[in-house]
Amino acid sequence: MLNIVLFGAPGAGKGTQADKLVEKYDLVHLSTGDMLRSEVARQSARSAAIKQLIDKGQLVPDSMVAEMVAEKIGEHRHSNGIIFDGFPRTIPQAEMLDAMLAEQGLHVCGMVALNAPEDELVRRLLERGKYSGRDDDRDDDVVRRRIAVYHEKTAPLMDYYKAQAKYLPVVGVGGIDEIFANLCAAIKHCKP
Ligand code: B4P
Repeated sequence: MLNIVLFGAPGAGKGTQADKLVEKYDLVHLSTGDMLRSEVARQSARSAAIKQLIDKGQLVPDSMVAEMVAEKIGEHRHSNGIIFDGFPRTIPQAEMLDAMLAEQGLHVCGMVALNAPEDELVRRLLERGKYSGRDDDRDDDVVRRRIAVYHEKTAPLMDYYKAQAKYLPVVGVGGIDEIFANLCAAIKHCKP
């Protein structure tokens, strides 16, 4: 299985590029952001707590996210592979992912990391906020808090994957097709 961690700050283009990668490599798209937003829409017991965290630009607890991811990995155990979009976002999540995959005899084949400057991230997210209906994309302070949380809790994952020789940086600025071509070139270095 080709299991790829698609990494980047909020607004780096993960969701955009994940759709194209899914099509090209026939992979399953596992987006924890999408999964959490559907949980909120279902109005389950924990919806209000999840929505409050997302709207403030904070991360949802690791245990809650890990549970959803484990279920989805199990369902797609026999697929061509999985794109992990927005997961892992903390070191404990990365450790949980390694353990969940190992239980099934699987592993992360590579982390492709989209890099874009902060001003561009803020611009893209606020632009999307005009039509996405996402409260976390509308407010400049919330968008900047999401980026600050990324630097504090998520960016250390680059070192985590570098230590495993799985870190594959990609320029995340430019045309969507151009960035996609760079991602595909990086994926050639993944180890299935
Ligand atoms: P996510 O849904 O993962 O949101 P995101 O980081 O904003 O990324 P997204 O994929 O949506 O945006 P993209 O960069 O593609 O998370 C939302 C929230 O859920 C988090 O803040 C957190 O609270 C919670 N959460 C999710 N996962 C979690 C986890 N594992 N643990 C804990 N909490 C978790 O695109 C942004 C915009 O840029 C788009 O409008 C796109 O059209 C545009 N764009 C893309 N590429 C472009 C390009 N090349 N040029 C110009 N614009 C471009």
